[in-house]
Amino acid sequence: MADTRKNTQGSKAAGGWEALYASGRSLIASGAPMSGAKALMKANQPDGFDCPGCAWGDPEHGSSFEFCENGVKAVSWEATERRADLSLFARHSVSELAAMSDHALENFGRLTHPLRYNRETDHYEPVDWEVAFAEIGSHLNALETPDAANFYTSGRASNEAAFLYQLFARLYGTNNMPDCSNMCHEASGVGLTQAIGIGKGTVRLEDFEQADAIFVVGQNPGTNHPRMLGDLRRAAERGARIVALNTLKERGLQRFADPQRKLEMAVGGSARIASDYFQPRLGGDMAAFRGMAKVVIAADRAASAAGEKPVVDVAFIRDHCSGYEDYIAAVDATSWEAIEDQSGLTRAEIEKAAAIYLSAEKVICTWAMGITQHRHSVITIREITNFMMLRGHIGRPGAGLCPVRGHSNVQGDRTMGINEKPSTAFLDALANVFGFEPPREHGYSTIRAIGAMLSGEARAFVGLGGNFARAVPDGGLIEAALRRQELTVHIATKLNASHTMPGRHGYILPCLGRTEIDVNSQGKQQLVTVEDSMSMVHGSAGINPPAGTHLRSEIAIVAGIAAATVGSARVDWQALADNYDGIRDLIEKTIPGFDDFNRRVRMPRGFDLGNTARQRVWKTVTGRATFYTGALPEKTVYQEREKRADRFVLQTMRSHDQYNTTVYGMDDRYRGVYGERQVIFINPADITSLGMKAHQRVDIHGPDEDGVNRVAKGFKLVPYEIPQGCVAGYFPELNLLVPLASVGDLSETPTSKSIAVRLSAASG
Ligand SMILES: Nc1nc2c(c(=O)[nH]1)N[C@H]1C(S)=C(S)[C@@H](COP(=O)(O)OP(=O)(O)OC[C@H]3O[C@@H](n4cnc5c(=O)[nH]c(N)nc54)[C@H](O)[C@@H]3O)O[C@H]1N2
Ligand SMILES: Nc1nc2c(c(=O)[nH]1)N[C@H]1C(S)=C(S)[C@@H](COP(=O)(O)OP(=O)(O)OC[C@H]3O[C@@H](n4cnc5c(=O)[nH]c(N)nc54)[C@H](O)[C@@H]3O)O[C@H]1N2
Ligand SMILES: [Mo]
Repeated sequence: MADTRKNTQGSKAAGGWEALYASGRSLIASGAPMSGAKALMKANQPDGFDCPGCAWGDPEHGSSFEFCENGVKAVSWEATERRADLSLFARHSVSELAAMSDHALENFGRLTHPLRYNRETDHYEPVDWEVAFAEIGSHLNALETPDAANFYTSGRASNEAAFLYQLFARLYGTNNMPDCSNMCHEASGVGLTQAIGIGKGTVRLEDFEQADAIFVVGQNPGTNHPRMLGDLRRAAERGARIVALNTLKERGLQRFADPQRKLEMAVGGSARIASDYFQPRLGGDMAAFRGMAKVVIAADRAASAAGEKPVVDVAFIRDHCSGYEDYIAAVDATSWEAIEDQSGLTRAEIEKAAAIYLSAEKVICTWAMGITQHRHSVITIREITNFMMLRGHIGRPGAGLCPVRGHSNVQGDRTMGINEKPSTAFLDALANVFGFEPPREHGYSTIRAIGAMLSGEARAFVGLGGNFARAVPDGGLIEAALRRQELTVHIATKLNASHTMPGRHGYILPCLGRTEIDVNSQGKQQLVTVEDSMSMVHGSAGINPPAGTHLRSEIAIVAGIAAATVGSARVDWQALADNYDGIRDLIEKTIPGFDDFNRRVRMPRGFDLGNTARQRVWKTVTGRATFYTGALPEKTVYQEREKRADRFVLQTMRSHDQYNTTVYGMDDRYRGVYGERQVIFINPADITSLGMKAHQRVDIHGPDEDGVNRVAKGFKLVPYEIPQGCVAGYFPELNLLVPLASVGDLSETPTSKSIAVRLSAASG
């Protein structure tokens, strides 16, 4: 039947019946049995598992399952009854699998057997676990240097798996631990560490119950953090102002019907979320925040001239901050003209947003990829922090900084030492506890790992989850690089494109998912732990039977590889894999904040890891919270682009029906797109200037100054509320347009949200 819904901007509220309906459909389409539904009741419950959907915090007093469409999809994706079993790999050569879409690959279902690539037959074939471990160990040990290996991590790994994995890599001899964080919130970690001495957010979930104003910047929670919408909505109902800064008009941020509230859904109502919505140009947020700071400082001067109470938090600035005077000078030196030009917002709009800030006692600012995936992300985060420090919004109830993490345990993985640039203190602790000298030289970040793979310096790739080949920029280059590896190992739940690019020796090792029961040799169920965006550490125990009898936990797999590679003299890997309490004891000895770990993690809702900045303790170079005192970027990509009708800046983002490289379906309901992903969102006036028509197909040409021809062909123009000169489309399809060399200053994060592109009528 033809789909009669139009590809135009959606107008109804996000959430609500539509979300429930979509979730039901998603359960059925994923082939999830009733255990999928049962599993949902245990998501984010004290005795259940941590929802793999996102890293939003769990409510302290939550008594019933927090409904979330995103979570339903993530859980049912894992609980599918479909199997990528041995018959699949007998039927299809790797070349055949490589020609299939990611959607098709994941749709084969859960991996069931450890597999080894056979070059002669071009098939993956079954291999015994112990044989696989021994061979992987000998391939790793045959490398000339440990620094020729990369150990990649995706942010779903539990704390225990992550801790063992980094311990193994360092005992083996390298800090090459690229991870998805390098492509995600790296700029937040770098910027916040410089400014406040800790690379994490300072708020707790309860703070959302008290805030008077919440700025949601460069983030689309309706799709990517739906549980956050509930907290925003409750805040809005109390009268808190929700201010959205987003290049696109995101429906989830405009209106939202909460599926937890049956009555409202029955009457078809919906609450307005964002009281004010501002649409800066791509990369224009630093200018917007500096503009707001200008307003605050002007108000403070006016107050002082009138002999009134200061507007800035004088005591906070005096007792806790450094660089204030220089910051004021930098703000004064920034003209309104420069601010308007870079942000794309008018002075009046910025004054309006600043007025909300000024009227609020307690302010929270949240952000995600719309802030972190630009060239100037680190200084933008510094400026956001500056702005919040002006009125002392760090380290008091109801206020604070909140980078909202992506993967459900990406923050915990960093805490556990998944970091290519580990701190000296962390390495010293490893040395003390385990009695060895860990490598001190920094390792490869994701971008550098790719560089080393391309140059031939890196010869082995081990992936703890993730879909490296699809998630990284310049997707076209990575395939050959992976195939040239001496060794590729993927620890995974489902088949994806990266697995179809095996090196000379290639392995796929199937693991248990987070929703599944993990028992040890005595038949006792094991518990793992995770850390959410608010630094809360809690336990997670699956409830579904494992998807297959041959599956092992990530921990057991890491332990198996480690024992075969570095031996068990310093670490009894087998014993740890059989009792995760033992791993937690080691974490407690190595990493601050985990005292009494095994007891505390068994308390309902877990425990707070604490946050120095929240306590107004500043572990920065100056020992104080430090203002960034530099100028705005000279030019953003938007400002650099030639002012011609066919030149744009492109951001690559998520649809409502995907989880990163996992594409659940072809709809993007809240944006009114159905049945396809080859679309590009564009301002109607730009369509006219191009001399084109809505829904016409175009080719998107990426940067080519380096001689690489980057073209994405046949994308449909979708008219949308987006500033002129800015366009948007979906990752991972558009990753081929993001040049590997185009990364954020200081963060090395791919600039996935500001790519200079040219549009032409579709060829052919
Ligand atoms: N369902 C679902 N949930 C997810 C994920 C998923 O794929 N699917 N992924 C998880 C992961 S790993 C992450 S990191 C998070 C990602 O969560 P988000 O950061 O919300 O993800 P994106 O889809 O990249 O959306 C970026 C948002 O920023 C806006 N934006 C882009 N550029 C700019 C800019 O320059 N300025 C401003 N002000 N806004 C801008 C875009 O319009 C868009 O609304 O979600 C996590 N949760
Ligand atoms: N152009 C562009 N590129 C981007 C982004 C963007 O916005 N634009 N976003 C970036 C961001 S924020 C991120 S975080 C990265 C994501 O990069 P990755 O983390 O590498 O990618 P995912 O798609 O999350 O990984 C999906 C795969 O993980 C495996 N998996 C799922 N669950 C489990 C599990 O429990 N255990 C194990 N071992 N494996 C599992 C499955 O095999 C699945 O195919 O992509 C980045 N790339
Ligand atoms: Mo992410």
